[in-house]
Amino acid sequence: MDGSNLPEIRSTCPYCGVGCGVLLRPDGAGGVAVRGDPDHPANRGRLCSKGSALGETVGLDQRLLTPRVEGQDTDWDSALDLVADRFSQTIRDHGPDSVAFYVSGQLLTEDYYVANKLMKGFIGSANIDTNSRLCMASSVAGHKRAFGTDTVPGIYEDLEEADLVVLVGSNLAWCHPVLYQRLMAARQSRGTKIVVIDPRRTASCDQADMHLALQPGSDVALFNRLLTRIDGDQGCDAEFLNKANGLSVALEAAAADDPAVTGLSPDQIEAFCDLWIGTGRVVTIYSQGVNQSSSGTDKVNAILNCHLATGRIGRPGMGPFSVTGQPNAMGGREVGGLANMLACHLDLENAEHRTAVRGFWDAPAMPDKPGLKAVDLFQAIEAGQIRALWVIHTNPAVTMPEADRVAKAIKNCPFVVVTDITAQTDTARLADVLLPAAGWGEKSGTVTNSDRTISRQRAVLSPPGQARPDWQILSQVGTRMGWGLAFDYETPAEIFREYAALSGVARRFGRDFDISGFVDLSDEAYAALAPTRWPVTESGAGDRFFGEGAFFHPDGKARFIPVRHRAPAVQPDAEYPFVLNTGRIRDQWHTMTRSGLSPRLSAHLAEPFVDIHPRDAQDLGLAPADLAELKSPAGRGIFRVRITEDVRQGQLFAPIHWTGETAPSARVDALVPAVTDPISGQPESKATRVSVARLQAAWYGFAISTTPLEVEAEYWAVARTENGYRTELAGCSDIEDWEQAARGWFGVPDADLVSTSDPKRGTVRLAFVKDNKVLGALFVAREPVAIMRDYLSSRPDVTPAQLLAGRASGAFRDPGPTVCACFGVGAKTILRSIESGAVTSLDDIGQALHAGTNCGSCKPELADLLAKAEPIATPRVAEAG
Ligand SMILES: Nc1nc2c(c(=O)[nH]1)N[C@H]1C(S)=C(S)[C@@H](COP(=O)(O)OP(=O)(O)OC[C@H]3O[C@@H](n4cnc5c(=O)[nH]c(N)nc54)[C@H](O)[C@@H]3O)O[C@H]1N2
Ligand SMILES: Nc1nc2c(c(=O)[nH]1)N[C@H]1C(S)=C(S)[C@@H](COP(=O)(O)OP(=O)(O)OC[C@H]3O[C@@H](n4cnc5c(=O)[nH]c(N)nc54)[C@H](O)[C@@H]3O)O[C@H]1N2
Ligand code: SF4
Ligand SMILES: [Mo]
Repeated sequence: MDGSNLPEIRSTCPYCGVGCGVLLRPDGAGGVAVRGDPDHPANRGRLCSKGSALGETVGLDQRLLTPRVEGQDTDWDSALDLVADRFSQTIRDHGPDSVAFYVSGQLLTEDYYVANKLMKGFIGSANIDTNSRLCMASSVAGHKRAFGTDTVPGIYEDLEEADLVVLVGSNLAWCHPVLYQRLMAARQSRGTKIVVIDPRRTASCDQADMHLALQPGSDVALFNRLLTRIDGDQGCDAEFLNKANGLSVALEAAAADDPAVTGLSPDQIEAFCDLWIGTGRVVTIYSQGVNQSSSGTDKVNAILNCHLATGRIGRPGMGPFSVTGQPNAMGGREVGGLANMLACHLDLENAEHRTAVRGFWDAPAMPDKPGLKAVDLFQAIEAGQIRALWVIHTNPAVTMPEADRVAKAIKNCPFVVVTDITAQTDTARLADVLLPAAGWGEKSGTVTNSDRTISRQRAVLSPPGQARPDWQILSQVGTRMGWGLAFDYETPAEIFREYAALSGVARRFGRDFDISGFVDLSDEAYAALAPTRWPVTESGAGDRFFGEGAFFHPDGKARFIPVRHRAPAVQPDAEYPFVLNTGRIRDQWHTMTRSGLSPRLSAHLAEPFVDIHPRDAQDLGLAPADLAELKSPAGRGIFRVRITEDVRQGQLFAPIHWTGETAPSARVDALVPAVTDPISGQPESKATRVSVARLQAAWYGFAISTTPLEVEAEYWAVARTENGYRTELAGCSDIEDWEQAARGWFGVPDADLVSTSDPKRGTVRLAFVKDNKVLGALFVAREPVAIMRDYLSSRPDVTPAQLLAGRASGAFRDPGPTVCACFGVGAKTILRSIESGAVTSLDDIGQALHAGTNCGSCKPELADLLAKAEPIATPRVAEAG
C-alpha cells in the first residue's frame, strides 16, 4: 500500500511533559512519518529533536514480542494465569501488603486508572508507587501544603505573557524544548527577562539575563531572602494576603536564614530580588533541581511563598509553574498514582474520601494507610516483606538511587513481573515473567501535560507480535484474580468515562480535579477528543487557578509554609570530596530504550561523560577525553572526562541515560544514595558525594560494527549509527592477542582480517571483512583514541585500508560531533563556516547549513559556537597589556 495516501492521525508525543501534538502518517509498512500538529495548543506545529525523530523509534528492533516465563516464550493465557495465581497466592499467604506495583508517569491515564483500582480497591493495599516519586513528589507535597490540593495554577500562555521568567533547577532548553522555543519567541517580541538559578551553566543560560550559580541545595535560602525583601520593600499584596494564612511565621523563618549559604555575592542576590520585586508579571518555572532534593518540598514552598505574598498567582503572566517531566506525570497525579493518594485528588488518609471511592468502585477492600513510597518499597522488597512485584513502564534497576542494591532486591524477590516494550532492559533481565506491551503509536488513551491539558494518544500501527496495551493486561490479571465485573473493560473510552464519573464524586468534596463534563462522552467523541484543559464541567473547560484565591484548604485560604535552609543531607568529606550532580542531555530519553534506537539522536552525545572544572581536572591529572572513575559509598562508575567551566570547582555533572545495555559501568544511580526528602519521599538525585580518580587504563579502543559487540572490558559504551554501532572501550589489563579478543567481541570467528599495528606505540588497528564488506573495525591505543569518529561512523563504503587510516581522504571534511540532529550538521562544519567569516548569526547558519531551522533544539549550542569561535580571517585584537 502506498503510505502517502493514508490520512494523518492526530496524537501526542510520548516524551516530555510539554505534551506536543503530532500528526502521524503511517507508511503502510510499519513505519510512520511525524510532524508537529499545527492545531495543538501546546506546540502549534513545533517539535523538538526527540519528537521529530519519533519515526526512527517505532521499528521492531529490541521489541519484546511474546510473553516470557523464566526466559521461555509462552502464550498469554499461561503467563496471565501465572501472574494472577502467584499474586493471589502471595496475598493469601502473607496479606495484601506483601505485593506491590511500581508504575510510571509514562503510562496513559487509562492504564494508570486500572492499575490503581486493582491495587487499592481490590487487592486492598496501597503498595503502588510510581517513578513520579523520583520526579514530581516534592511539587505535589509542596502544592498540597500551600494550596490544599495538588494544583498547577498556571497555563503555558503565562510564559508568553510574563516580563520575567525565572528557571529554578530547570534546563528548559533541553528538557522542555518546545516551551523554551515559545519563551524565546516571546522574548523576541516583548523582551522577556530570563533568570536561571542552577549550580551549573546549561544551554538554558545562553539567552539568560542573569545566571545565579548557587551552591547545590541552597534554593530555600535564596527564596527566603526574596520573601524578606518582598516584605521589606512593601511588596506584599495586602488584598491577596486576606486569602492566605501564616505570613508572619514564614517571614520569621525566612529572616533567620543567611543568604550567604547560596555562595552568591550580595550584589547578585539583591539584583535578583530587585528584578523579581520590580516586575509584576513573573513566572517561576521549577523542575528537578528543586524537586530532587532532601529539602525539595521546602524548596517548592519557598517559591510558592513569594508568589502568594505578592498575589502573583493564577493571573496572566504570573505564577509558580512546576513543569512536569514525563508525558503523563500530571495525569498520574490526577489518577492517584502515588502511594499516598486516591484518584481525582482525593486523599487516602481521609476516611470519607476512602468510603466514597470504595463505594464508587464497589470495591471489596480499601487500605486505610498510605503504601510504601518508591525508596521504601524497594527496601521492603530487599527485606523480604514484599514477595511479589509488578513493574510497569519503568526501569528501576537503572533509575532508582542505589541502583545496584535495587537490582539485587528485584533479583531476590520471589516473584517479579515486568511489562515493557523492550526485550532486554536492566530490569527486564531480572523478571520471572515478561509481558509485552503495545507501545506508543500502537495504543490509545489520554495524557495530561504540564498545563493540565488532556490530549489523546491514538493508535496508528497495530501492536507487533502478541503485544497488548497496558490497560488490557492489567484488566486481564484483575479478571483472573476474581474481579471480572470490575475489570471487564473493552475499550479505553469506557475506562475514561468511569474515571470522569469518579471525578464527579470528588467534586462533592470540593476537589479541584473535575472532568465530570466527560461522563457521557461517546466512543466517537472520545475518538475525536480535542486537547482540553481541566477542569471540564458541564459549564465548560478550565483556565488558571487561584487568581481570586479559592484555595482547597477547608478555610478556602492558602498557607504560607515557614521553611529554613537545609544543606543536602550527605555532605562531601575528605574521602568523597566532590558533589555529583546528575540530569539529562538534549537528545536522549531516560534509559534510552526508545531514543537510543535513533542514529540521529545518538549522534549528539554518543557516550556517558562527567563534566569537571579545569582546576579540579588539573589537580587530579585529568586530561580531556581521559576516563575518570567515580566512587561513592553506594557504588562506582566510569565516565569520559569533559573539562569545562560550566561546572564550578568541587562539582561534577553526569547524565542519567546509560544502562547495563549501553554502558554498564556508567550507570549514575549506582552512585546515588537512597536519601530522601522527609515529606515527599523524593530522592536527592542531584547531590551525591563522590571521589574522582583517573582510570588507569592499559588501553583505549574505538570500534564500529554492523552488529552489537559482546565486550568484556572495564569500560564500554555503545551508540547507534546509520550503519550499525559505534563502541568506546577501555581496559585496565593488557590484551595479548588482539585478533582473538576482537573476533570474540565482534562475533566473527572466520571473517578476513586486515590489520596494521605499531607495537612500540601500542596501537592496533584491525578490520574484519567478509564478501568485500567491512563488518567492523577496532582502533586501539595506549591513550584515548584520536580518530575521526563521526567520519568513521558515517562511512560504510570506504575500503578497509582507508578505514584503518582512520582519517578522511580527499575532499571529505570531518563534520565533528552532531549539533543539529535534524539535518545532521556537525560542530566542525559549523565552526569552519564561522571561522571562514561566511556566517555571523543564527540566521546565517540556518541559511547556509540548515542547522537549527527545523526543530530549533540546537539553537542554544549554535549560539554558543558563535560566541566562542571567531572568524579566522579577522585579525584578533591584541589583549590589553
Ligand atoms: N532531553 C530530555 N528531556 C526530558 C527528559 C529526558 O530524559 N531527556 N526527561 C523528562 C523528565 S521525566 C523530567 S523530570 C524533566 C527534567 O527536566 P529538568 O529538571 O530541567 O532536567 P535535569 O537535567 O534533571 O535537571 C535540571 C537542572 O537542575 C540543576 N540542579 C541541580 N542541583 C540543583 C540545586 O540544588 N538547585 C537548583 N536550582 N538547580 C539544581 C541541574 O544542574 C540541572 O541543570 O525532563 C523531561 N524532559
Ligand atoms: N540520578 C538520577 N536519577 C534519576 C533522575 C535524575 O535526574 N537523576 N531522574 C528521575 C526521573 S525524574 C525519572 S522520571 C526517572 C525515569 O526513569 P524510568 O522510568 O525508569 O526510565 P525510562 O527509560 O523512561 O523507563 C521506561 C520503560 O518503559 C518501557 N516502555 C516504553 N513504552 C512502554 C509502554 O507503552 N508500556 C510499557 N509497559 N513499557 C513501555 C521502556 O522500554 C523502558 O524500559 O528517572 C529518575 N532517576
Ligand atoms: S518538547 Fe519535544 S519531547 Fe517534549 S513533547 Fe514536545 S516534541 Fe515531545
Ligand atoms: Mo521525571
